[in-house]
Amino acid sequence: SQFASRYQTEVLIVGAGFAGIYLLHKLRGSGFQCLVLEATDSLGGTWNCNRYPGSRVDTNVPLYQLSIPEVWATWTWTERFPDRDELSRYFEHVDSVLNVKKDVLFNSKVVSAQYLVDASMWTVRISDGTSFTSRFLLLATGFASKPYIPEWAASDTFRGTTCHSACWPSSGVDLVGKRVAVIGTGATGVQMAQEISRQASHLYVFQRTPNLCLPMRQRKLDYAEQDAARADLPRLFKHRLTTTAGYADEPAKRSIFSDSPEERTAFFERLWDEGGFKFWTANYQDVLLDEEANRMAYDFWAGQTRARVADAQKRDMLAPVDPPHGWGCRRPCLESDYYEQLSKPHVSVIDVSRAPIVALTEDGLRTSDGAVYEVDVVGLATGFDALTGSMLDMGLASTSGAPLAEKWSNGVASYLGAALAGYPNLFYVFAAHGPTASNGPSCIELQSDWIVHVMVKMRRDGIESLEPTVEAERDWTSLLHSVYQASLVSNTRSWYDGSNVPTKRMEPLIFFGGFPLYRELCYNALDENFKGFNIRYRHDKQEG
Ligand code: NA7
Repeated sequence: SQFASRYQTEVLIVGAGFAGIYLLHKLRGSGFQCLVLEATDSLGGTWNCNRYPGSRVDTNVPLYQLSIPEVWATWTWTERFPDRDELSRYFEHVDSVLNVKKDVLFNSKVVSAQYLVDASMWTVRISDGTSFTSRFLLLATGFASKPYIPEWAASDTFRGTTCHSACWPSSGVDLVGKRVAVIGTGATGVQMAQEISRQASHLYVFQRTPNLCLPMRQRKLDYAEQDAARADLPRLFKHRLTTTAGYADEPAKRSIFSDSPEERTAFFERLWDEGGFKFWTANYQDVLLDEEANRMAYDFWAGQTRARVADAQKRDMLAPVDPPHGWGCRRPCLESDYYEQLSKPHVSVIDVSRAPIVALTEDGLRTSDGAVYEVDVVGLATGFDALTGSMLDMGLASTSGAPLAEKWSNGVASYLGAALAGYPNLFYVFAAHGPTASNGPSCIELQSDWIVHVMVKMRRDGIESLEPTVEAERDWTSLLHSVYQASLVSNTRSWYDGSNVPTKRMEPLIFFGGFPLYRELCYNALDENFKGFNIRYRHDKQEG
């Protein structure tokens, strides 16, 4: 409204999860004045929103956390794979150490943002009408913050409770003794089903594609163990940025075919026993490049998994003899006793690959073959409009006023998965076109450190604004596409390519060239006086 107050700051950061907090901390350290706008009422981003039963990170600590010394030196984890509540406490700890909240405006969802060239300012509005101006706009909105809800689920005739995983009420949903449906078996659906099976009188798991889950091997961590390892953390945090995807491991530097069958089995077993993502991140180098190598990894996975499901019908649904898609070409997830829980008689696994769910009725769900499932609660673990959804959902407009959706109508374009032609002084992390299929905190720090370097150099060189050229975007986008095509990942449909949302264009949305190449390209652009960017110097502006 015309009465709304206006605030001015040097940098506006959107989102107060790992990315927003890290950017705030680094920019404060470099003398920038920042304000963070956060749509919800708490810190933590994805860990604030994802309150569904069983919500837990599946990258282990100490790998999964911020590298900020004041924070890790004073924090102790209780489990190797912390749950959502522990991660929430971690964010409170981050705040107590860094005093984050004093620079965060909560309940402030951005609804419009445009760069005004004449004023060299971003003008940003939030849902209550308040306007802000800033020199820089940094998006730290996460890759999975806009839920995807199938059309049929929007019906309001259902008499029971229906919730998407990312909108689960903080007061919880009473599931004890209830008939519950979980829709989807991505990382979220697996965690939900594993947990809800312990409470529900009957659980129906609606599976379209089986998840090729890996054993988590959860364990408790104690203070003494972590304290002893603390001195090594700076090395670990540095190391994770040099690996392909920000984990501690790299694929083994040998071909699967150079080992004998016995050696291969021994190697697979070792990775399997270590648990977590090892079987994915530390496997033979050709598993994601060569179909035969990939099949060997799948066969080992299926052998281990099928042995855990006694019921023949469920066994073929959960871990089929033939792979539903390339092994590791979708992000696997971690489980503790998913297969044992789903084997129980009060759990039904419904294959909806051929007969999809078509309606949410008064009493439950109906599939296209006419079958009806009466339930009290429907948990939607149907995923997200990932990577692009949150960027498109905040009213971003180019300097000429065109919405971002227009720019991307023939395909997503970006420069380095961090900047956009038509959007001067805007940078973003951990979303479209970034090396986002990776350990979140690692990717966020890699990209944010570069952005901070860019902003410091701009200040030093008297640069008013930077905006990528259309040619630089074209080159980056075509490199991203060709790297993607070289991987077996390109043969598999998932949120990596937008195909999980029916209305979305199918195209590679992630840079699969690995952190080292990504870093090299980013720092080359920086070192070569902002190669790929149009530069507007402050004196240009003064001279008109
Ligand atoms: P995902 O990985 O996108 O999983 C969504 C799941 O929901 C997936 O199994 C889908 O089946 C399924 N789905 C989607 N729509 C339907 C309908 N209409 N009917 C039945 N099943 C459906 O999202 P998550 O939340 O699990 O995980 C997202 C990321 O967050 C994860 O990778 C981690 O990084 C954290 P499909 O497989 O497409 O056949």
